[in-house]
Amino acid sequence: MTKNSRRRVQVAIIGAGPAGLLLGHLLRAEGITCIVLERQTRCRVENRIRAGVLETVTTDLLQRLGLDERLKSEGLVEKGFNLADGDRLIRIDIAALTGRHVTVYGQTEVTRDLIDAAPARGLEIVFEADAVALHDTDSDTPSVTYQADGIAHHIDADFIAGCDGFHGPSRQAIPAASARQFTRDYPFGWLGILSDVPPCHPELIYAHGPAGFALASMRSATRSRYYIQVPLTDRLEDWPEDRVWDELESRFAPLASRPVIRGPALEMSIAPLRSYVFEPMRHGRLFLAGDAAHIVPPTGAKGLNLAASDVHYLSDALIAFFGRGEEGALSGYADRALARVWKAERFSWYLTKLMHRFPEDGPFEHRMQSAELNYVAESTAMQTAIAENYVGLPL
Ligand code: RFL
Ligand code: PHB
Repeated sequence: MTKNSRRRVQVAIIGAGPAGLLLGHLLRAEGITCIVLERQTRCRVENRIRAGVLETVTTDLLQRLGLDERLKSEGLVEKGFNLADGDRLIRIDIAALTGRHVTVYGQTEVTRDLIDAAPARGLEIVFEADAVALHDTDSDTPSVTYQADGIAHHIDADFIAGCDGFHGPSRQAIPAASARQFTRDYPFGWLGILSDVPPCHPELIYAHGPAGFALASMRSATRSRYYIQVPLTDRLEDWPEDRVWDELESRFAPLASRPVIRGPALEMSIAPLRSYVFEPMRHGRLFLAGDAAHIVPPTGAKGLNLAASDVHYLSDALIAFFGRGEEGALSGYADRALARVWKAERFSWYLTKLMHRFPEDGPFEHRMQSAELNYVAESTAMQTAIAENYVGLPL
């Protein structure tokens, strides 16, 4: 490294996932200077297959930014979803029970829309930023250093937003002694497959059965996304595509309105399931948002939506600080965000417990799961509780 560069922004954002990109756009819309530093290439960020279900919290933010054109034309409005117990389908009519809906629109598309709009809105994103490091986060003069294009960069900032996911450097920059961590690792993972075949059902089906959990989801009328619960010891080599389709067919043929159509996998992956919360979500002038501060198992479709609600609170607080000199919102950020995070953690944990086969469970626990699913099937109160959590609790 021979060259150096030094500059100043109001907010240095680490990570160009949904949290960092949304935050960057919300701050730029108010004229706040910021920069987004991302370790990966643009291509990798845009093609990571992850979430698919957006709450109105998330779609409202995209609308507020005027970045919802494609979402409105391509997103699938889902007025209900299904829990299945063996061969029985229990429809949760979220529109009738809550007056709201969710939208199926892939995280890949959200990310692309936010990245595409960045140059015109003056949001600078540095991809392939190496060795990002945070400094003096508990002082009034925090900074971030990184390397890119053979240059050592130094960014002075008023605040740093750690939006760098579960494995990023931001949370690790906070001394363990000033934090509490809460973790639950589940003894299984989800094997996901994406394929250009029409979905087997117009609405999502979360299926519980003796062989474990499976989910029929989608990205569009012609693209399906399925998941199967697998032991943590399973590798992708254990699951040739035919085995995946055989399993999906046996699980969903009795439930779905159309046959499970097979097609080549565009992507297959195995993700472990985890619940995790890091408290507080602030250390001095460093604020954490999204997966950097918390993880939910994907069963409730909450991860990306929590990233969006964190960023809603954080952008509000930063805008109040820079616009009106208010400190109060910044000191309230962690508590506001965590209150919603813990409710989503509870729901994701609950739905995970209800719908999966846990290796340690015996006949009693299996009867408890059946009893609970019977109760859900028969009780509008239970369905309403599930629907209002699924559609997203108020901000
Ligand atoms: P991200 O998306 O992980 O982005 C973090 C970014 O930080 C970058 N980074 C660094 N940058 C610079 N320097 C470093 N040293 C860095 N280290 C990391 C990373 O490259 C990355 O670009 O976190 P963010 O923004 O908080 O967003 C969170 C969501 O991505 C995540 O919660 C969801 O994908 C979770 N999730 C779902 N959420 C939903 O709301 N609905 C769903 O339907 C849903 N389905 C899912 C999911 C996650 C899944 N997996 C793979 C875990 C389904 C699956 C299978
Ligand atoms: C997805 O389509 O990837 C998806 C949908 C619902 C979930 C998790 C993942 O709960």
